[in-house]
Amino acid sequence: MAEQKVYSDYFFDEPVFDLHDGGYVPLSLPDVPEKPLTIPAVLQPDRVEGNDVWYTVTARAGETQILPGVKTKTWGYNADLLGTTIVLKDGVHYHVHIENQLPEVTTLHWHGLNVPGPITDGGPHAPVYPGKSRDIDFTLDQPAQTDWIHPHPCPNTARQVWNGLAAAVVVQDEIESQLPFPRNYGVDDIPVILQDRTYHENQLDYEADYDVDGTLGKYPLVNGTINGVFQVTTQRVRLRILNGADRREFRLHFGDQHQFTQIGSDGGILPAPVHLTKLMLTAAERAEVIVDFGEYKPGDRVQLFSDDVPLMTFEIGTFAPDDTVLPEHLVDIADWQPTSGLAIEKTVMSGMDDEVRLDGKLFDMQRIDRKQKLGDVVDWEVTNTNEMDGGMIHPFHMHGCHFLVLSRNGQAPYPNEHGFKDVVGVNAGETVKIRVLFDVPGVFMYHCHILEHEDTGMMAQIEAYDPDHPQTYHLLSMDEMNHPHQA
Ligand SMILES: [Cu+2]
Repeated sequence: MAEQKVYSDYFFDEPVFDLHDGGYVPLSLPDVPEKPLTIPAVLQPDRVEGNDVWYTVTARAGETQILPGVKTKTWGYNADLLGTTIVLKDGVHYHVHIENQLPEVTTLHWHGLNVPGPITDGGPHAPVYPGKSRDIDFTLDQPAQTDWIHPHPCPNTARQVWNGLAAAVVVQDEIESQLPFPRNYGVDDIPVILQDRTYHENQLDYEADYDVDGTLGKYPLVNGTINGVFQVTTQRVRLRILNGADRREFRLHFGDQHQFTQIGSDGGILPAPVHLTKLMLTAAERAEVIVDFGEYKPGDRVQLFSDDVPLMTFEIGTFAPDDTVLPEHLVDIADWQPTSGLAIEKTVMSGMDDEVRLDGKLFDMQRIDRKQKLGDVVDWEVTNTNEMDGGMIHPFHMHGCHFLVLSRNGQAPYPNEHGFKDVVGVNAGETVKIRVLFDVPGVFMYHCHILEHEDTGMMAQIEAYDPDHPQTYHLLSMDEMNHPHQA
């Protein structure tokens, strides 16, 4: 076998890393004892009938022992904090009953699922009022990947995520199931939800910590655990890493620079494994990695860091030797060719603080900013013009589709960007060219995934339409979304 190429940089432009922000809050570790890493339970269906599966997802308040002493008031999906992991299979018809037991309006957005918009997708047009519910259904038609659910009500997404609403979604399919990957959930296949929070006498206080350029927290959490320890009982462990932070970039590496292998990104499995010692994820990006702990001995401890702060510890146990070698080719990536005769779509993310804009505008829930025909393959140029104070990276996210990254300022995409994605971090002064296809209809958001930028209005809407089946959409105003007309 050829010598493996191992990448050992973060790819993104160092001068615009978040740690250069004026308002940067460095991570630090509180002086609290270690505890077992929380592994979210898997959501069990209410009912299964043939190819139909029914789930209930309840957004609710709870209490969580995060720090010693008083419990923290937190929000979660079917859980006190974060939520139960939802496992979905390609081709299955899902019926989801969404309940809102919170004291305010929320929505349930399926980040990464190609489901119709704007209602099923769960953006701001699909409010679930306090004490009320909403039923959606969809047939899943997409490859295996790690997605997530989070709220999306304008302009309160950032605060609701800060309070705890976020859960992993694992999509499975036939192709991925044939690959030699670990997939025993909770044992050798775990979600790693990365976030950061500050506590005030053990409580969250979003307003106190708010930063219009993205709220940062002092302490790192993995799956809602501070100082979490995961017991390694198999040689290879698959981490489904999600940057679930409002704004923070995570620059991941092991304390001893142990090598790991990225096998997936936002939109599914990569065409080929990518070997790394460092991995940076901007807000909402996902990476599936396999870590081979074969060179350690029982009792060894290896820590996952972001910059110079440990996030969690892997404690090595005893395990059977595993000599699995990953194939050099994992999956085929569709060779989309741009539909002829179509102009390049250009979109511009600009500004910082409350000056952030998308295409020079603030979000308007009742304005459709663009249209794209279902099945068309369209190239987009996504530009970040923000070079004020050195600038910042804006993670650009599109609902309702996945895209291929073609180039960055005319150069090749990063080595781990050769699969489908739904978020791409755009450096200051950079134009990222992406190739976009919608295959489900709807009105969908596209926006910066720094949640405070999204809430400020760095967001727009695209209608993916089928000319043979035109649809009209009732687009709520923000006022209507937030204040239901009483019957
Ligand atoms: Cu932004």
